[in-house]
Amino acid sequence: MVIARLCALLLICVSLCTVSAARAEDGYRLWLRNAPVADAAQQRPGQVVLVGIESPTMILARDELSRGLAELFPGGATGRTTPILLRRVIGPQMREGAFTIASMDQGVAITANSDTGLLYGAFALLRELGQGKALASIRLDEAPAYDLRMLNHWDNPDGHVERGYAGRSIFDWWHLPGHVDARMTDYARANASIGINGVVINNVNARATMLEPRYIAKAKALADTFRPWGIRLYLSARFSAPRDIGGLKTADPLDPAVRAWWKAKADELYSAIPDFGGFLVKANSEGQPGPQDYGRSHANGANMLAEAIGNRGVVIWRAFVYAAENDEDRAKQAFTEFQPLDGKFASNVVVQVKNGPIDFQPREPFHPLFGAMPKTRLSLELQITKEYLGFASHLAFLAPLFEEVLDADTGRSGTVADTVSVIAGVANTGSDRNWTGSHFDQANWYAFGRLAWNPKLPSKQIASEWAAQTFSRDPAFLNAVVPMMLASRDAVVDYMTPLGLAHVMGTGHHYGPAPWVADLDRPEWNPVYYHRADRDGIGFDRTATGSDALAQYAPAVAKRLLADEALLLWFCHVPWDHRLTNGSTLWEELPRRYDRGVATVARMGTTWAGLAPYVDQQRHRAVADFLTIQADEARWWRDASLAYWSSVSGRALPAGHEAPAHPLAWYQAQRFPEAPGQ
Ligand code: GCV
Repeated sequence: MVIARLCALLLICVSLCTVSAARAEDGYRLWLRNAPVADAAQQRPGQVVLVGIESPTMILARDELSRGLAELFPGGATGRTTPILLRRVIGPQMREGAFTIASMDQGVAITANSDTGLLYGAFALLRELGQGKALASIRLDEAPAYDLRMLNHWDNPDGHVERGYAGRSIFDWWHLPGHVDARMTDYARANASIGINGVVINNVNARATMLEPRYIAKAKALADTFRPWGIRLYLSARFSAPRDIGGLKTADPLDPAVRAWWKAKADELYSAIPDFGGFLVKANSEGQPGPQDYGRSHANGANMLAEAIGNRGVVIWRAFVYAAENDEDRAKQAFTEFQPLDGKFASNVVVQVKNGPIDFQPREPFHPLFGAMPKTRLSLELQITKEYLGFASHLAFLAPLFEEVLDADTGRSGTVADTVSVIAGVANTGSDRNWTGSHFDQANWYAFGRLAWNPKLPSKQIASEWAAQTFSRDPAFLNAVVPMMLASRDAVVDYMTPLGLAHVMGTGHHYGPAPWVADLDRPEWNPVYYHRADRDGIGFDRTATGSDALAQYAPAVAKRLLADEALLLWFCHVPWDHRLTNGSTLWEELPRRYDRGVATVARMGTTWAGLAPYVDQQRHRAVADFLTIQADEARWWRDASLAYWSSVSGRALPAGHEAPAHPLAWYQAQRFPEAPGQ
């Protein structure tokens, strides 16, 4: 009887342990797992001591560090230990958030002249230790490259996330402000750990409702939660709000009553949220209202809001505009519209430009507005959520894509990174337990934050930091997983949009291949608009003989872009027999690129299978499943695309390439009304 009871007890214990172990490795803890450091010989950190007047942020920094160190060094601070000092000093003018970490006589000191600097320093120390570095060797002297490093959520008040692949909105709009979910603190903490200091909580396709008192109360509850983590809250504002909810007959930005309405609205927001960051606006774009509805310019609209906000915050005005009525090449329209407005925006307006001139494709040239608006503050908008790169199910590490655009030489005033003063990323978070819909998509959130902090960080370092903290710091694991991550974005380019192809995804949801679509209302919504393939050739002529979009770049850059075969079909319409620098014809090279993408994904699957010993079963399995989905879908992309190019060119596939699994009509008949994120 006693033995039976003991056995039962043991069973309960075992199952409880299993459950908690499983919970611990479900991805919720992101890169903040602080897995124990094995090296017992390491100099152990001791007590964390705060030097300076305590503030909520400093207390968070101390607690974060104390907890993190206890997790990293679970044996406790016995024997000879090194105290960690968090020192808030009045010092030379440094950018808000800057910090140093250095060994001193009294211990290891994290020094900053702002509270957020100490918080970032605390996370940085944990990050270094989390990679297995020895405490005594850690010396850092860091300052963020940009004042504003922000996430843009495309979350709607009904909980749906536009282009969201990780479940519903993480903001529990319905229960706010009465209940602020504990997850909001975890979310703010994760952002702070990588230096993100601003969040726009609602979709740029905004509802005016978000500006009503009911929603301002919800926003206030979130802002109060985010504040100690150094994060300011922003709202997307619907330009027609004075009409929609203000009872006015117009939203004309030059109308005094409209201006007064926005001023009163801004005052109302600031009295609820004293550090309110400002507005993000999508105007006269994809059906959104804007100043052009009243014959006014984007500058008129932005400046009117900027006046209402005053020196309390900023207005971030998006340059993502194109119009069906405009038959100018879509890739040119934003430049045509915005470049002449350089110098006309108020000083607290930031113009936000997507990384490329079309729309977050797997590969695009950088947007020509970078470097071309020297008198305007610009923000670089990156997309962390993978609308066009296989949703959450495809493993595509985006740091190389981000790095490519940040490092691009504008030929005018340095690199893209040099020309911007804000970095924004369209968030990939959602209600899924692992936050981002897949474990590896956490790496894209992480990479975004790290690059917004320091745009010069190499992708390889970011991948290694993230993988070490998220899975295992074992060199054998890192030596396999880092190259796999670094190759993954190019694999997507190869099997979806090789050689400069773009926007050939399924209608609306952008899931899967659909290069054949030609019947949508707006010409530029049709994939055929972008690839222009026919019997003779393929590609969009953006040289002087075509739309001349190339002329929007500095001449030396235009020359370089034209010579870049990775962008061949973006800039040129060429015959199928066009000779590439490797001697092959385009028609020979295309299937090779698709095959290369498919093969890379297959290799990723094999690599990952071999990494089972380093990763807990639950996460290993989830990643393996998704890699299988990706392998199938890569093959589908390849087959459908080649079947279509073959049919328009009238050419059989070159020898040595497997025929598509199905006839073209089969691919064309596929429908996915339930695809997420629409
Ligand atoms: C928020 C693309 C996306 C839209 C998105 C838009 C934008 O067109 O498909 O979902 O809308 O970009 O960035 O405004």
